[in-house]
Amino acid sequence: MMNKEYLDEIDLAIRSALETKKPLYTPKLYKAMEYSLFSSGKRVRPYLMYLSADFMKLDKATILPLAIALELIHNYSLIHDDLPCMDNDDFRRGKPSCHKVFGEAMALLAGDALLNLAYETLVNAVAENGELAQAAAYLAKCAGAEGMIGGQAIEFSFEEFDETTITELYMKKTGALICAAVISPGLMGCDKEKFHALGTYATAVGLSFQLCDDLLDEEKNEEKSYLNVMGKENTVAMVNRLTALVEKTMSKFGKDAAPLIQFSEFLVHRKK
Ligand code: GRG
Repeated sequence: MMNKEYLDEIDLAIRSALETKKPLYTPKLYKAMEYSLFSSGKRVRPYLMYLSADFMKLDKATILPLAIALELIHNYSLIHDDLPCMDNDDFRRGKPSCHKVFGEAMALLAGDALLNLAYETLVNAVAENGELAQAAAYLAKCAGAEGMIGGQAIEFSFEEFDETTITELYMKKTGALICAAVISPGLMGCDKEKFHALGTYATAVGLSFQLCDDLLDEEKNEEKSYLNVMGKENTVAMVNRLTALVEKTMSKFGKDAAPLIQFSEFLVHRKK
C-alpha cells in the first residue's frame, strides 16, 4: 500500500546519490555500500518524509536530499548493528549481512562511508537552500547521541529493563529516525497546528513500529525487548493505544492526513 511513484522517485534519487560516487570509491567499499543500500529495504523513513511533506504542502523535491540522507543513515545503522560487537547477526533482510559477505573491516567502513555520504548530502543541500538548515540539524540530532545512537547505548548499558527504560530505548533507537522523517518537513512549514500533530504522530508511530517489529520477531525471543519485558498482551494493547492516538490526532485534518493515517495502519499490519 505504498505509492509506487513516490517509492520509484526515492529509489532513483538514492541510486543516483551513490552511483555518482562509483568512479571515486574503492570498488570493494562501493560494493559493500551498494549491497546494503539496495537489498530490499522498505524505504519507510524517506517515504514517511514524503507523506509528511505532502501534509505540510511542501514541494517534495525540496526535502528529497534530507530523505536520501535519512535512508543512508538508516542503512549504516543496520550494517553496524549486525556486526559481531553489536547484535552479531548473520542475516539481514533474508540475506547474509554485510560483514558476512565483505568482512568486518569493510562492513564497518561501508557503514562509516554511508554516514559520511549522508552528511555530505545534507551539507550540500543546505548550501544550496538555507531553508533546509534547521531540518538538517534536527535530522543530525535524531541520528546521534540524543537519538538513535543514544538508544543503542542504552541497550548496552543495562542488563535488566523495566517499562520506562525499554520505552526510552525504543523511542531513541527506532523512534528517533521516524521523528526525523516526520518532523523535519514540519519544521519547514508554517502551520503550527499541523506541526504539533506531526510530533504526536511521529512519537506514536516510532514506538509502535518497533513494538510491531517485536511481534513479527516473536520467535527470536529477544531478551531486551518490550515484548519480553511487558508480555504479548501488554505489547498488543500498547500498539492499539498508539493506533488510536494517531487517529485521534490526525483525523481532524481530514483528507490532508489520510495518507499518513493509512501508512501508519500499513506499518502496524506489515508482515516483515
Ligand atoms: C549501531 C549506530 C548503531 C545504531 C543501531 C537502528 C539501530 C540502532 C539498530 C538496527 C536494528 C534494529 C532492531 C533497529 C530497530 C529499528 C528497525 C525496526 C529497523 C528495521 O527497519 P526497517 O524495517 O528496515 O525499516 P528495512 O530493512 O525495511 O530498511
